[in-house]
Amino acid sequence: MPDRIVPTVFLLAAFVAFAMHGCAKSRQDEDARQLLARVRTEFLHAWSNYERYAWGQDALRPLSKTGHDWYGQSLFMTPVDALDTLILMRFDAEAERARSLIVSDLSFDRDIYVKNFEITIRLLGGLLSSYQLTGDQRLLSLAEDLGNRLLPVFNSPTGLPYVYVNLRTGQTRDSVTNPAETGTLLLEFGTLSKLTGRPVFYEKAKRALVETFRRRSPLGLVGQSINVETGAWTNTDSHISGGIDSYYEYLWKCWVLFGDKDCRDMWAASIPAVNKYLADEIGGELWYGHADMQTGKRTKKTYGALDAFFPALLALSGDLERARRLQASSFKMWDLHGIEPEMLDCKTMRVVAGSYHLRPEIIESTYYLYHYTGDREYRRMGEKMFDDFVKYCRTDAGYAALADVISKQQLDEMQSFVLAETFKYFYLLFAPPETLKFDKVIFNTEAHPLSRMW
Ligand code: DMJ
Repeated sequence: MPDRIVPTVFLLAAFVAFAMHGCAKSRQDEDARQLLARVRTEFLHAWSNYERYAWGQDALRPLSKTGHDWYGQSLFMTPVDALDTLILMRFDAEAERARSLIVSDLSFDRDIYVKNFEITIRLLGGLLSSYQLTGDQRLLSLAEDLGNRLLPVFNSPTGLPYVYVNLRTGQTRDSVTNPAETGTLLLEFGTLSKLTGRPVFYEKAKRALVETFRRRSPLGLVGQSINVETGAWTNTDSHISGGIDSYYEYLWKCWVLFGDKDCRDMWAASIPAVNKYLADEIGGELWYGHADMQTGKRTKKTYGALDAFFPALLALSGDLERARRLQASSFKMWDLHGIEPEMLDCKTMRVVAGSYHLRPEIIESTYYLYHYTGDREYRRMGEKMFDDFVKYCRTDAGYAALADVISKQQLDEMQSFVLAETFKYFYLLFAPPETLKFDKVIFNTEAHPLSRMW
């Protein structure tokens, strides 16, 4: 080949490669746009049916097309939980209706015992993030009123919160709780302190987190249940599943949101034990199971829908290698029956608990991994999961949980977190990054984005 032609050929090849890359990229962008539009439409289907059949109640029952209240009277669980998703997806009229309902009719002056953990992550978290997105002071006033009414939960001899509190009288009940319930409060209570200038919320919730951590075993693990009056563990089963999961999540996230070095140090003292005693290598795959917190003896090799939040947390804390491996296992669990079960035996791959409650955790992790790696594989996973989710869970009046992922029999249940979390994470996975700047927020465990202002 003559000398002059060589650079021309290279230039041409480079141009073709560039153009092909450009085409592939714009095709991917187009795919993502279409998926984003589908997610938005399906979210609206779920929300509109809530409006139609359960407006003003805590949740929609999508098969019977009725409303349901957790405590016999409504605390607007679905509108408060869904409001920031409505805002992010730019459903302006729907968001306005939800916001007016909340600010005009929501009152916490109720003679009912409520579960502190659920009310904190769904209602307090929802009010705070929606306040930050809208600047509507009435949302912050509601959050502060709620925070005041929840404070008596911490009046135990240990500072660990009771499970229930009466919103009007401040009386508390139920002293056996778990690390998720004692340790998943500081993002919300701390944010409330920062926004109101009243440190009491931060101090009480932080003490509860520290008191949980202090009671870890010499191995560095925490257990499944603890008595808030004696501080003694009543069940020493250790895992990352429901009942413990978000305790670990908040250790790391409170460091990131508030720059609280104690939280960073508690995380640093905890995560090696989790990886040492709970991680399981099974046939070349990474899973997390159960062990006794005192002896480290392995007890069960089960992993489930709730555990699937862990890749997100690993990725957020910088451990991308474990995050990717565990996400691959979570997806294998999902793909086994085309929808993930609540609990799986990861050695035998047999379903141990077959229900599916429309949980968000696996989608949350897919979103985090896509954010950190840019690997399109995660969007493909998300697309497959979204297709399955629509195929098996859509009803003519919203989305229904499944009683069994093998038979796909539906349940009359659509929890508020479906709108707060599941749809939000699907949406963010396919949305352009500027929709919500990942590094400017920390999501509470109910997917409410809290601004990183401090
Ligand atoms: C949500 O309420 C929260 O994500 C909580 O941390 C765990 N359970 C549900 C969703 O599965």
